[in-house]
Amino acid sequence: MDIVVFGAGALGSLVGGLLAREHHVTLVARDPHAQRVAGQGLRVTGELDAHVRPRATTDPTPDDLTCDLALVTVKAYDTAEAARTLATGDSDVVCSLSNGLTEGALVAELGDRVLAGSATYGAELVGPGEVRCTGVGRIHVGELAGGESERAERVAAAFREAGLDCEADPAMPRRRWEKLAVNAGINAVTALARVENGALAEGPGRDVAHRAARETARVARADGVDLTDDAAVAAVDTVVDETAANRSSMLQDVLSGGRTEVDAISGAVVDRGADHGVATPTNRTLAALLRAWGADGITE
Ligand code: KPL
Repeated sequence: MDIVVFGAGALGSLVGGLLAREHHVTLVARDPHAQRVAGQGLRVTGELDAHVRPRATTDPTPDDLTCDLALVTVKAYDTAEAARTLATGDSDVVCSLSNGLTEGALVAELGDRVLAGSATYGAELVGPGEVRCTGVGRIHVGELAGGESERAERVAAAFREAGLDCEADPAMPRRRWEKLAVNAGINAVTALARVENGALAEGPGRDVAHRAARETARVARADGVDLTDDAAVAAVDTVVDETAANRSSMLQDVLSGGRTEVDAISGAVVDRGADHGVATPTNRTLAALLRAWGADGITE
């Protein structure tokens, strides 16, 4: 399969690197990472091990973007811009693995080419040309509105051929909200406490993460998605366990002084909750703290 990974930061480099074991992959990344990958290849270290030679570019042409599958792994706040660039190429299918419920921005530019996706692999960019796998999670792909899908089955099979744990999921709306619950719990709490995901296996952080996940499930149900409190909490616990050594992407953003995805995660739960009249005090507090003391709140 001819695959473009648009936004090859930590997760995109990990998934793209693993896919490159079997498929023709182009990473759209930033320098100096792109330059190093183009020159010396990409090393996957940590819980998985590979050295692959995908193509890498900082500035894709419409030809680069013409492919069987475009995987979107940009930060949630960059989705609209990514969608506009991807629209200059001609990908058969576009699938987002970004955090947050970002598919709307992709559909606006790319229409029914868009599939929903969800990934719980832990990944950290160690430096240019090297990504560390800090937790073997899983990937789900499927139709935005749910239902059986031949093209999602095809994408999942291509991922599995490359050794990734991936399934087509006919209940993608639920899966997307479950992932939002995981991010609302794990990312927000680990970023504020500055701890690895495994620290949420016990103690007060676990309780706060569970509260944030339960609130997210309540908002999901008000939005018409059948996600129980117990399922949301169980999903948090599974990801904590599978990615114990991982520093969540939001913690990585805080530590590097980058912008966080607070608006697309805790902020999105609060906003959707407000639309439905569902109170979200835990997510509201986490969002306020992240905005005050996360990377976004730190000024020079
Ligand atoms: O999505 C994640 C993230 O870090 O953004 C996981 C790996 C699921 C939790 O850390």
